[in-house]
Amino acid sequence: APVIRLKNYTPPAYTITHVDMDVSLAAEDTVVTTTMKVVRQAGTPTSAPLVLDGDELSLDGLWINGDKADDANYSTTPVELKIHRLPETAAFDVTIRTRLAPVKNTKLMGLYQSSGVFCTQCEAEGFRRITYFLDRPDVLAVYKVRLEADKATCPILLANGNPGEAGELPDGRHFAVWHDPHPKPSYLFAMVGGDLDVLSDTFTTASGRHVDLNIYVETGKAAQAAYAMDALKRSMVWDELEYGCEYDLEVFNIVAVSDFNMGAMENKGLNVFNDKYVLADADLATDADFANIEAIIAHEYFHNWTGNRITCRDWFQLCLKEGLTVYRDQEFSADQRSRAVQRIQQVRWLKSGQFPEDAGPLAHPVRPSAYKEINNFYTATVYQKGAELVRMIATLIGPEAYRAGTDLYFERHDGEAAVVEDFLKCFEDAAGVDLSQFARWYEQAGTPNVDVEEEWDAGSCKYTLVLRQHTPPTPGQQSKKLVPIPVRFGLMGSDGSDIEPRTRSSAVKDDVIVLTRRETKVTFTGLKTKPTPSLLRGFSAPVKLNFAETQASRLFRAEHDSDLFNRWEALDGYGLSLLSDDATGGSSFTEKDREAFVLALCKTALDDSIEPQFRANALSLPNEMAVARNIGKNVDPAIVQQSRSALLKSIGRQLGKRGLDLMTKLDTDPNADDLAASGERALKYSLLPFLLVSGVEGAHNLAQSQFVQAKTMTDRMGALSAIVHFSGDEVMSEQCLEAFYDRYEDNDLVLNTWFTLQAMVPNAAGLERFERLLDHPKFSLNNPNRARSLLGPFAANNPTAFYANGAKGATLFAQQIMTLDDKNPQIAARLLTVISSYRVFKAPISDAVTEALRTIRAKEPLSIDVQEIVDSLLS
Ligand code: BAL
Ligand code: ZN
Repeated sequence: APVIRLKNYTPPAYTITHVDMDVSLAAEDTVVTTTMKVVRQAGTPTSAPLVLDGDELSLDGLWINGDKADDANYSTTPVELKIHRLPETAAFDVTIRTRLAPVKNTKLMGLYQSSGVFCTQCEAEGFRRITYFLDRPDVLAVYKVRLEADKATCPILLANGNPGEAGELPDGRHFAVWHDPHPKPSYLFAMVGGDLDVLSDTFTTASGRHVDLNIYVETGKAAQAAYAMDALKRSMVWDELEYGCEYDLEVFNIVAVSDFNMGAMENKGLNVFNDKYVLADADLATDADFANIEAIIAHEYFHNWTGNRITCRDWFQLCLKEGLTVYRDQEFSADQRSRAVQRIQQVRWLKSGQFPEDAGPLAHPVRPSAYKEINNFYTATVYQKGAELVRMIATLIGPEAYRAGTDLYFERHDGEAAVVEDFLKCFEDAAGVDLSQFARWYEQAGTPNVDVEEEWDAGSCKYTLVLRQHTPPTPGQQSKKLVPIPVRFGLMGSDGSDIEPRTRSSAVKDDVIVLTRRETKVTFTGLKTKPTPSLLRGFSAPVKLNFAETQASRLFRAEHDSDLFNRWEALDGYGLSLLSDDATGGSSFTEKDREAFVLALCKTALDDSIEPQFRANALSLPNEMAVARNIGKNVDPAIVQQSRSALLKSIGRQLGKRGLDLMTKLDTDPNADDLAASGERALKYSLLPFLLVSGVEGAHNLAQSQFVQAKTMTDRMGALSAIVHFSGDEVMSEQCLEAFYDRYEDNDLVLNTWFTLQAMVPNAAGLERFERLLDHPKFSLNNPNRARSLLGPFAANNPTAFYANGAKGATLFAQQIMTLDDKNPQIAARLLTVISSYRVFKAPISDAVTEALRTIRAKEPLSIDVQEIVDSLLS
């Protein structure tokens, strides 16, 4: 497969300004007739052929300006339609008829059927599976779509934009016309046909425009869309207030489908969602599910301006819309919920998903420079690190200049396909700053390290911080340039309060030290005693901070830091170092250090003056993979697990009866679905594992009664998960798992969580269970959510089971990936990436993974998607 490179970008020789589609939907034989107005671009000779993209298409007719094309005038290959002789006029019409079989489309790209509902997914390159087209994001056209289908099975017919004419046809068929006035790239095209229920509402925009809101779901489930609707309306208000962005069509439609490769898709005026991120009520969804729904509804809605009104020139610029939109949805969630807790969760996600990617064989810049299959680049780096870059711009220039910059961006580039440079230029112009060094963040892979040293001169009362940056090499990028790193900081006095820092350093602006050089030295004066530095507050840059801080200083920060994020970070960092030291037989921690940590953690857990959700996050110790990655080489997963279990037990014993009493006190109103109640539930179920594993009297009974009497899914899942993983009571575990299954066997979304929970059972028993579940009648590779629910957590986060019996799990996993590759290569490739840290494990077991990867590589045929990932993992 060819490598596509950013440096080879050339503007299209032709563009398409108008698209008129007529689609007759049928499972086996959908007929798509598309008329496109093609415009020859300046400088293109009339002899230049028009080359349209196609993928698995069957061409049924071709007309130029209404005249049937001569066979000699065009040719096709599996990936294109080339029209050789074209009218000499600057603009002409091309009409193409294709025939599709949506029911056979297992890749879920282009037009397919999900539980009988016709739907589409076109990003990145799915439109070329519907018709031949200039399927690239810098070709923007106005679309009119006429859909027709059988009325009984497809009463609902939707496409982008505003609704037009609709009516009856002979033979029980009907039609509907949709018109989208906003020029858009083909990846934002969508259409839906099916028998769906709808939850409707309305919204009035800031300027008084009326918008109809509809969420379409499987029949009988409209009530489960209520939370999503609420989140949508809050998103619409927020975007008007925070970014001045108003909605721009008469209707905003969302359709939830059960088979979907992504989380959701921001098609103009017609978002299509994985139903996991729409459907919820207290009996079916956990509090975490509700939070995800809120974030993803907001994310897709925010794309209307950052993605749709301003789109990407080419796929290398994916972060232009994704990084920015993730930052926007993160800020939305921070405003709707606890800002500190949101930041903790974002950073957890960044550190567990993006940092490993940046440190391993799949490392790539936020704006990659080359790819084989663009679907492989919808990554944590493009999304999460991309969001961190936007956050750093906001930190560096301040909130007012940031808003002025985004205003300018919308003003300058509305209706355009832009590049990262355009975006940065808006902030340069709005803030009067030079972001040329900052631009390196987009080009350079790898997590920068910041090494910190401190000096205290008691004689002159001067305190100096020395910060040095370096970025380790990544595949294909051996030497790294310096980047600007904003380090938000505070200096804490001996009573724990912040001291007003006094310095003449030009690197310091308010509470941020900006590192632009290899080494930055900042001296503070006017101090009476040596301060305790709190660095990288709020995680102000996506870097790894190396500071040889004493354990006592960590605990001091955990107790007193005015930045709640850093209080969490102090505990998390302590736990990670302690567990890594334990698992490698190190001696950096004394028994006293260990006790001090256990006491500090318990104190935080039991401190009613701190918000419960924060305490829950503090209690969630680094998982085994985090410890394994932190150790970095020759890791034995069993030893990591033993260390972690021992620490859990110590903490549980320390919590003891007080932990149990707290649990019973929390969330006394289990029906409440407000944030306060959900925070209490989070704390409650983060306490339970400690109490169970250390055998606190009464914990066992409490877990069982919580499960049996659960009134919300958070309670039911929280109890079940603790019972299965921490009670050591196999009889009770099996009974509860069975009861859960009996209750939810017909609810696919809930059943996924049942698979996931068991995919995390450790050791050889977990491996056996995994093998059994692969054969479970409800397990299937055809539904992406189901495939992910079992394969993902097992391979990503359950190393003791995955590597048990000579890493048999790796072999089983590889077999599943190969089977999946024939159905849905995009999902196969994505799932394969979760094992990218395999090299941190000791030789015999990591070798088994190499073997499994080689087996996948030898498969024929092998998709480009999987091939590109395997090659990187083996390199
Ligand atoms: N554009 C793909 C799905 C999303 O990021 O919103
Ligand atoms: Zn997105």
